[in-house]
Amino acid sequence: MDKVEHEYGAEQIQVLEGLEAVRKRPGMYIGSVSVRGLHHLVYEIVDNSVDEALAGYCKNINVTIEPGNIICVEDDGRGIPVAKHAKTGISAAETVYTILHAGGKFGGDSGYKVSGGLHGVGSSVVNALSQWTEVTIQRDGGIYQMSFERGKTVKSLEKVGNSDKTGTKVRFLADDTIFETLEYEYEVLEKRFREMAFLTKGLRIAIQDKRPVIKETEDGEKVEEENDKKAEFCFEGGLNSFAEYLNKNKEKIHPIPIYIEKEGEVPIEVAIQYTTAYSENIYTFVNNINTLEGGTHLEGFKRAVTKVFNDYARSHGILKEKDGNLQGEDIREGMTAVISVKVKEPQFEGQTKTKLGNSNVTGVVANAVTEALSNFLEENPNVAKAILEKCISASRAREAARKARELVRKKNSMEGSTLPGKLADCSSKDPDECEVYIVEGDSAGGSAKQGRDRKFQAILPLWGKMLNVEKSRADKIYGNDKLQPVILAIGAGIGADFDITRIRYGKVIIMADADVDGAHIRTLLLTFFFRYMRPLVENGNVYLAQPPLYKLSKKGIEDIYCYTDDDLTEAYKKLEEQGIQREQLALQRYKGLRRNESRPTMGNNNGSRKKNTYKSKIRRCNESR
Ligand code: 0RA
Repeated sequence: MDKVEHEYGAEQIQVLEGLEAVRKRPGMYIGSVSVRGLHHLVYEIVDNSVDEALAGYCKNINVTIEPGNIICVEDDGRGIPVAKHAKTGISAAETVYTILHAGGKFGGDSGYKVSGGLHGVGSSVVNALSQWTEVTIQRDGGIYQMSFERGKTVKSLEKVGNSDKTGTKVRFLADDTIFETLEYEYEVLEKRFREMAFLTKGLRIAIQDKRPVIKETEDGEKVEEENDKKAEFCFEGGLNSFAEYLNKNKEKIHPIPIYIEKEGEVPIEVAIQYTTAYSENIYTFVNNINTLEGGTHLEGFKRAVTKVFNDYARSHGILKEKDGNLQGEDIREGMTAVISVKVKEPQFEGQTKTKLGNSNVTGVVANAVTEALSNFLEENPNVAKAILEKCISASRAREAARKARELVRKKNSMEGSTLPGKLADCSSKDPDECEVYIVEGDSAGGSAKQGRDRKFQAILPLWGKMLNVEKSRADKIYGNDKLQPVILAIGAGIGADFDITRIRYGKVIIMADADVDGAHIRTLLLTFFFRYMRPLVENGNVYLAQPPLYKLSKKGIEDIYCYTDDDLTEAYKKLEEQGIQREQLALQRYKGLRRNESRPTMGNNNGSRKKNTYKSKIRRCNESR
């Protein structure tokens, strides 16, 4: 076991801290104690198994959400070493789970054991933040088990049986005295594991939700049903499969993604596939972490792509001497790309610590992409031609958009800041207290106007189908008559001109019906805000209003609004306690879908047009998990 001894040596482990520190300041170790931090626990454990896969020893990972929100992660790797640690006298496995090895490196020989950003302290952090943890290891012919409560050992590692298999199984229940909620969201975990499977070619990751679902029968009785949520991911195509998945609903310009791979000090993998869409979709990862804020790897990639396409266009006479260069944004229109790099000591910067800072990575990525992409274009002239045609038309549209923007700018400066005619503005001019409700249709706008507080609530009614900005280029968006009122009402410009300090309302609230048409309008508006007023979304100024499903009323009591069937049952119960019976109450059912109701298909919306109500709940749009 000298290997283990070496790994636990003094040079490797710079700081040893008690797990108490983790329990005192959980946010420092997992970001937050919200539902996001909760999911992070699962990622930490799965990351360890993925590292074992990267080291070449693990092929399968099974993740189960058991009833009661217990998480079980099982892998078929080598198993965490079970031998006794020379200095502490406790097993290596127990050491990994009970001592915070800040700065030390544990794990196999992958060399990139930084995937969770926790430098291999993930297991002990999860243990510290769990009511209980139970670890089962199969290794060296035996089955070994140990268990913990809130980070403290309750059963040291002991052999409980024989086995000729190897692997590690971890089960834990997160600590409800630390986390705001223990309710995992299956979809969030599924998305993450799909991503991890794409990033680790050939690794199989399965997830299953075994928590029973509670369904309500016709007569309001609650019954438990088996959950059928499960998925299994294994992609032999790696990043190419990822790009194809991202493009599955898009029209492709070339059938097979362009694939770039380069080993070395900074291993790089890239997949690129162009579509006829107008947006760019680039996903970047460092050691399997999604770097949402980009960084040096993305810079290197962009630099190389811009240069390679311009050089190719010049040398093949597609751009003439008199023509200007294609801009980066022209070349990235319709591009879907996934970039994955492995960096030994990544520096993460930015607001959410998801921006790669290591400056040497720019050049490494730029060189690898330049070489591989120019070779690809030379060898695939038809693909090169198709992509460049698209780039050139993007460049023309950019010029047209610039002119359209100029026109709008000129018009606005001449007419001053004219407000749209249909806007029922509020009297306050303080954006911090003002809200604008974007409402579908004239009659809805009318009833919203009646219900508002005109001091701080403005109403902007919209008609008919909005423009889908995802399907139009910028030149069609400036000056579009459906979008113009929204742009003018918010008053902060659009696109590159958008200036969040000029917004006229601190809350921009989308209030559409709870039916399919409403859902469509919500999506279209959110897409517009995301593409052309991004800071508004990122800064948390965009809200959705959720209209209630029911109103209970009776003379002499205040109207009660219910947003779900559970709310309604609850309200009936409360009123009964006050001596008011169901029969005495008038129940109004508003337009919208109950949770278990099937949704009508598009174009077959036979829901009657009842008058809507605007005692809505509002909810922020950018709450991330
Ligand atoms: C350290 C050394 C070795 C394996 C592991 C850690 C290991 C850790 C985890 C955590 C979850 N699954 C895991 N699988 C393996 C291998 C030591 C050796 O056999 O030489």
